Amino acid sequence: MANKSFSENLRNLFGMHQQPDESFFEDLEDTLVEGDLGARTAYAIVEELRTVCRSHNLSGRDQITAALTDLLSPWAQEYHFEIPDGKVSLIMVFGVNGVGKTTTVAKMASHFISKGVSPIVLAAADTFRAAAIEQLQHHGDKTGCRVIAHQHGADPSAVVYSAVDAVRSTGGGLVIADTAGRLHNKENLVRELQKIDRTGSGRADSGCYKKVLVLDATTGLNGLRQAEVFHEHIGIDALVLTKYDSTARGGTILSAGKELSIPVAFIGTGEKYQDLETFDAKRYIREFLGDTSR
Ligand SMILES: Nc1nc2c(ncn2[C@@H]2O[C@H](COP(=O)(O)OP(=O)(O)OP(=O)(O)O)[C@@H](O)[C@H]2O)c(=O)[nH]1
Ligand SMILES: [Mg+2]
Repeated sequence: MANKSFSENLRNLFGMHQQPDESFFEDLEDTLVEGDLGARTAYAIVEELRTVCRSHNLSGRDQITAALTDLLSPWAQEYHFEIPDGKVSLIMVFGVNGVGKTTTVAKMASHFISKGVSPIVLAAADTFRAAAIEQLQHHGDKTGCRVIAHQHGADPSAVVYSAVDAVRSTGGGLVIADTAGRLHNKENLVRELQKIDRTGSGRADSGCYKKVLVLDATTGLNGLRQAEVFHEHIGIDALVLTKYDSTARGGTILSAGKELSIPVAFIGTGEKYQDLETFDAKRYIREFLGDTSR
């Protein structure tokens, strides 16, 4: 898992080696792995950097950082939501247990309220975990959003169906669906999400249904595996990286960008509604490479 020393290590590494030699590249690879970039991605990036440094005769921290920034940039893509007026939009939020899905649903609602989107309806499609419905209802009260909920144990896709209908009857708006993180097993979760997905793609207006995977920065490279599984079985339009206020740098979103070409919509930076930032790729890479002047 990454920690503060990751960016310090990077800074030290650049400081120590004016001329990038073999030991620099080896140390850099190790350090990138510590930043949750993953061994395969770290190896690929260091190989490319080695070639660029040799062919352009680069040296010193600034030149090497600039080259590394150029190499990482294609993997950090921004996703910007567009919620058109008069249409029925749906965002399905999913991810494994405890990553911050429900909090992210509430933060996104608050974000879209500030952008003037109305009405926003929250769909309590986590009917599995005890108290999940009440948790969403609490966020609905706080943010002023209507919550559509059925009973505990009900079919989650039916909840999404009702929520989409509720928005349609008002002439358009946005549904944000909270889903369960853990069922009896992974296959069950995937099957449940696939069913919600079928409802979503059938009921929301064309082009207005988006799927968002939430990844927890503190779970490290595990996040890439989660993205691979969900992308294969459900499909992902955008990522949200939560708990970026921890010491983790969340390099897993760069691996997901490289391996799966998935862009990032938001970064969660705390537990409050306003602790959600639109993903700024340039700033993220700057911070990833050790610039801590946030
Ligand atoms: N520090 C910090 N905490 C967060 C962030 N996002 C969520 N959390 C916290 O993470 C914990 C879990 O959040 P939930 O939103 O309940 O997570 P979930 O994925 O819905 O969990 P399940 O429904 O049980 O799968 C809560 O204590 C949140 O306050 C974040 O960006 N930063
Ligand atoms: Mg939840």
